[in-house]
Amino acid sequence: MKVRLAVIADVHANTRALRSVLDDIGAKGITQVLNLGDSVYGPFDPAGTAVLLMQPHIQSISGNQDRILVHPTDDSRKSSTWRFVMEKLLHEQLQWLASLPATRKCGNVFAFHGTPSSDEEYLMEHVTKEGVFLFDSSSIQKQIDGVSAEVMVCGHTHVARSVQLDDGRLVVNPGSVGLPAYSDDLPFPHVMESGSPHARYAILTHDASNWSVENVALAYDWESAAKDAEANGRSDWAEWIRTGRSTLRR
Ligand SMILES: [Mn+2]
Repeated sequence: MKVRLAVIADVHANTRALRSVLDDIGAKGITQVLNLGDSVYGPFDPAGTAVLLMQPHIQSISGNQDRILVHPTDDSRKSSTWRFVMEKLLHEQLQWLASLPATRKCGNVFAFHGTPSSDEEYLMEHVTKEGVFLFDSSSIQKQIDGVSAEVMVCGHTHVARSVQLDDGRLVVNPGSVGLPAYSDDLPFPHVMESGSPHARYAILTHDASNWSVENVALAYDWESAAKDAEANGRSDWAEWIRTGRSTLRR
């Protein structure tokens, strides 16, 4: 039987980008959507994004930045963006976030946010002092030891890629719907960049014995999204949204 599903990740409350992506998925006649988390954390429209993602044909898992809304740390509470998101989310939307699993199996597809055991670690990208590199197959395989699925889908790093492991399994990151670049300080200061402002997602198709991946990069009104970020105090997010690039903070 032919399987076709859309995989979205890292929406980060960017309702404008999400609406474009969901419209595109609908126009292609795809009725199953898998959402890999980091759904509502961002200086845009957390409640509007939650409304769209809570539709019954979308199956979601939790990301690290969904988790800190449900189980905040002292550090997360200090962030103005965390407080902004908490003010916007309705009680039922927080309850929905709290109900999301960390991993999910859909047929032969296994979904998680970072790695199967962590929503914060990168599965495929190795962050070093010198830059970010693709891990070799055996390093990735160690992280997914014991997962029996033909395809694994993950988000978190916002970089779209498909990696075929030496054991034949396929790992797919669909890229980010709502935030095409960012910088982070840990484990070393680094930037993750898609290189363009487009909203990204992927379509997985299983036909006969093979899986195919279609990577989609959609134009949407990113200028308005960037202005939203600026209005909500995040000029750094606005730069990432407009360009798909990030300046390294040191
Ligand atoms: Mn994440």
